[in-house]
Amino acid sequence: MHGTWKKMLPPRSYVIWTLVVFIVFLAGLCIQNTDRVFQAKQEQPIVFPDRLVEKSIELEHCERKLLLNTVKKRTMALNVLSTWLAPIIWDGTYDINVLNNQHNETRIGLFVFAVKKYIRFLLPFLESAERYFMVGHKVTYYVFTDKVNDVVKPKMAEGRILQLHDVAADQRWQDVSMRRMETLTVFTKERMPKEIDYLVCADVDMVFNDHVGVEILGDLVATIHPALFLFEPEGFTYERRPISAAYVPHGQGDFYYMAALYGGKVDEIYKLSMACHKGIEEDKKKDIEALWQEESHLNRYLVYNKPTKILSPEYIWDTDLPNGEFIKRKRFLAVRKNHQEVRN
Ligand code: 4GW
Ligand code: MN
Repeated sequence: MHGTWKKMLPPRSYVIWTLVVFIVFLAGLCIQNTDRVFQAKQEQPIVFPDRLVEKSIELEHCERKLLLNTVKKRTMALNVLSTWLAPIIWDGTYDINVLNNQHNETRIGLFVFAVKKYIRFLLPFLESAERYFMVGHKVTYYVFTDKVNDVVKPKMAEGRILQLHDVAADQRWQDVSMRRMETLTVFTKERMPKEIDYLVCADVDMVFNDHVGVEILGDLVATIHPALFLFEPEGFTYERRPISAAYVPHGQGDFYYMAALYGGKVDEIYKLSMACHKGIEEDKKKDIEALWQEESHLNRYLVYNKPTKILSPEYIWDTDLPNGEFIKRKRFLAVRKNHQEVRN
């Protein structure tokens, strides 16, 4: 019987060919199957409701990276993150729909002084705020003026409140400006904690010109000065006399911030205003005044208490400034004023 069964088998080449055909058939099945798997995956409705927003944010980050390589000056302020991981808010770096949902119930205060001749700036300020500032959110305006009865109220949307508060009219404009810190120490301690979650402090000689929304809210928020955003720290206009409480030594400080817009949680602004007010009082006792009054004290505070969020110069702009090509949206604009005319 030996060798007989071998004869009954098909020739070896035939076996090999059958195997090859079978393997090819299996492979084909597999490919078809994976195809089906992928198809099935694609058919699943993967919902990316804000796909476009995501993509445009991604693109914005890429463009910003490219831009950084082309600038010959200090680019720190053009980044979207500080060295201590505080976001720097530029157009296209946030999804406003997500943030608006997060801040559904948030109550926001806007603190502003309009004393003496600066009352003329109040109505345009408030009207533009109605148009662009925290639209759709709960807003309380805290207006401080020496002429409560002269205030013309703007037409206001639902959920928005105007509070008028009487404040002394200091003779020197420097004192008017600095009194804001003292007033903040009182209101952020007593009244505001019951009424609001975040406070935004602003100059009144400004108008909102584009969206300023909840993307600016954070524990402690400051705005990069639009005239100095490409400067080296040596060029920052900090108070450099060690005798002043606003003193910032050379080699320290990250950005020079402008006092025309800053904010934060109410308790953070309490701490900030206490420190600045104390510094102003200490200087007064020594018969000195910091170079840029409360702005100098604010800057000193922020060197040692880093802001948790930083606003790019989109959030304070002046049409006369150079380097405007970096500023896609001019959201909060300085009003051109005749300095002679508004002098008290
Ligand atoms: C010069 O004569 C003056 S008056 C400089 C400031 C003055 C002033 C300022 C005033 O008479 N009444 C007043 O309410 N303020 C408040 O301080 C107002 O909120 C103003 O926006 C803020 C800071 O003053 P400013 O806007 O004139 O400061 P800069 O020139 O830095 O924007
Ligand atoms: Mn101003």
